[in-house]
Amino acid sequence: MGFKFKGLFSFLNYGVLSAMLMASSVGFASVDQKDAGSIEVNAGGASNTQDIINFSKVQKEKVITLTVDQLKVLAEQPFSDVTVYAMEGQKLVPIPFQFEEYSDLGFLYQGPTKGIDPADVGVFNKDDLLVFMLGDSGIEAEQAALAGLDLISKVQINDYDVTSYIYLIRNGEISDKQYVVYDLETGVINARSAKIHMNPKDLLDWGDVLPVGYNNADAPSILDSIKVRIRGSFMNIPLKLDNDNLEAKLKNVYSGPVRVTLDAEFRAVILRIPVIRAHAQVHMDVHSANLYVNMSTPKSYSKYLKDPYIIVAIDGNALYGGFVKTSVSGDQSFAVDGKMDESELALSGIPIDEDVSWIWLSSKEDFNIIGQFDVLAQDVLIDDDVYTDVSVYYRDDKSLEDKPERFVGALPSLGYRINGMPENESTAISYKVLFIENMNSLGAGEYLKQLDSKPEIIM
Ligand SMILES: [Ca+2]
Ligand SMILES: [Ca+2]
Ligand SMILES: [Ca+2]
Repeated sequence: MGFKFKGLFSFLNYGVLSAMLMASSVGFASVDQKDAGSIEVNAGGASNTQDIINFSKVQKEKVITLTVDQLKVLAEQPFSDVTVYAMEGQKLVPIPFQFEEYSDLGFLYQGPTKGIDPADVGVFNKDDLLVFMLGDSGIEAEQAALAGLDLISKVQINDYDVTSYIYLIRNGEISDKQYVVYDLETGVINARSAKIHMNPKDLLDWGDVLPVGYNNADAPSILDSIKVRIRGSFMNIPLKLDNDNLEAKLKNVYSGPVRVTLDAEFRAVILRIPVIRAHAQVHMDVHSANLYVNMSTPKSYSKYLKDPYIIVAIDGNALYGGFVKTSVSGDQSFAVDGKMDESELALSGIPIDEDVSWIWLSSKEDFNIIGQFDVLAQDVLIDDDVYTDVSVYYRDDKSLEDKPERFVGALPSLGYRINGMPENESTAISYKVLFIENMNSLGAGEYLKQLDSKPEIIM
């Protein structure tokens, strides 16, 4: 058995979901690994000129998010009335989708929520999103396929040279397919490209990342750990905060069939004072984890904070033979061999800006981790001139010991260094990590360009 999502993005509070999991762990543990990509239509049946949609590799992984401006027909409609269909074979069938609602600060919420006008909850308006996979959309439906369905609207999607369609149907069926599954007891996330082990009690504590496509069941984890380090001084006392003394408590899990959001509260406590507080959410889809953090230091403490910086990095596990590329270094690639050469030393400290945002780590088996820092997320600030200065962090050093970690060595460690915190201000950080099998010749820059481009929507 599987969970049925009632169209509405299903909110499950931690306790409730734990109880449900115990009752139904079998259903929740499985992930549908179906390739959501090319939709094939029986030859000879359809009269459409194009009866198979040839989605590219990137398009198969692409999550589409549509706003009320793009779907005016759904404005102020209750989510519970709306379902989404697409052509599969000769028939229109329900596809996985979810509605998501966001606060003014960019955080996903569900149900009646403090600070949110109750009239906005559960109806499509403001910053709400309709979310589905591009790969689930299909060819244009014949009139016959619509028989018996209460059509709200057809939606045409033009993504690069590919045109596809979804159909908004009133009170139709709900698909029971799920692309991402998070197990609250074990902290294991099953996505299409990788299985990720996360400590269910601590959002910053990541363990094994195992590519799903590896044939060798004993293949070692790609990841050693996620490193978070805060340095500087507070009241003239040197700051040395890391994963062990930072709290990232999981508060809620917002579970949907296309992506799952983990909602956490983060505190850095020094001398029993919570000097830095943050609200963090991680949105997990088929191939990526998108971390969104809003961080602040209470006014009364920020004046005692001197030269603070934060390092957030992926610590690879013995990825000898792999390479690193970044958007700042063009075609130059850096060999993962456990030592820093001169060009690698020069890589650290290069500032990140709008145009310079990705870092790419590729294993010799062509499993890829791409980090993407979204500087523009900081626009949520009241004063958008206040940007936090962010630079590349990179270490390829087999003997570097940097606890807490599972294995000695930065092989390699790759991420970002956030320098300083705006005084008396909160700062928003958006950081995405993608897990991609078989990048082949595409490259991170082209992959992200295709992934992040917004398709044209025609109603
Ligand atoms: Ca709403
Ligand atoms: Ca090296
Ligand atoms: Ca390590």
